[in-house]
Amino acid sequence: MVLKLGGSVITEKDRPETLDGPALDRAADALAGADRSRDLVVVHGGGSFGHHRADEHGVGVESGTGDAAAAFAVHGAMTTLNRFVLDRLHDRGVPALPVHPLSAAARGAGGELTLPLAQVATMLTESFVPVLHGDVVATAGEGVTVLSGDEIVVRVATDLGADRVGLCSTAPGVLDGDGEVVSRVSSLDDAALGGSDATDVTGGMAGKVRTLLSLDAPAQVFGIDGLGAFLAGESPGTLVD
Ligand code: IP8
Repeated sequence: MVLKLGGSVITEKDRPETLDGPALDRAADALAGADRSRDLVVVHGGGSFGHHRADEHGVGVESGTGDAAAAFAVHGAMTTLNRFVLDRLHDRGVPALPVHPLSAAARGAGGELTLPLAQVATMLTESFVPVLHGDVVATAGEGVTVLSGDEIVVRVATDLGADRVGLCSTAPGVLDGDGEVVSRVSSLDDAALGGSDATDVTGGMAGKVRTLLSLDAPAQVFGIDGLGAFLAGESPGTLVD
């Protein structure tokens, strides 16, 4: 299974490079309690680490930078966050290993992503828990661009044939126009996806739902309260299939 830990779950989104320590502890506790006989790949987002630096240097998914120092600043913020995640997992005996996409991935001029995953597959057969993260990635004609954790989740789930995908977000699931969690979404029309006062959040969630609908594996969107249940094979939050 593939689990995305949203960057805004494990960091304080409004304060540059600030961890949400209690939230990360809760996530690490849940991962430590997970059934270790099942394959698990973790991907985390950027939160106030990657996004802050990417904004500062004007690097996005489509527009890149040829400035190595800027690229390294964004990548460095992400590896710092990745180290925090790894440390908390190791504190609890989770056999986690880091996988940094910048060192392996590339994007072509048409946007197509190459992301070799043999190391991730072998880590799984050796009972490790690979922990990837959103990153910058060398991109033909752009220098480096941002590679989001969501795109990594899709690629890992597809190429490694994941049986389930989980997205741990700041919301308890996909919300309807009244702010209630929708139990199942099978098309973008199923979810009213919020009101006009929450355009960013809704836009973000709509994009995630669209991405998850394209997966073969069933996906679950839930908040941190649902993480333990998801790892135990239950279906917290919203099922997207
Ligand atoms: O939070 C973004 O990953 P995301 C990574 O999953 C960077 O979109 C470098 C901003």
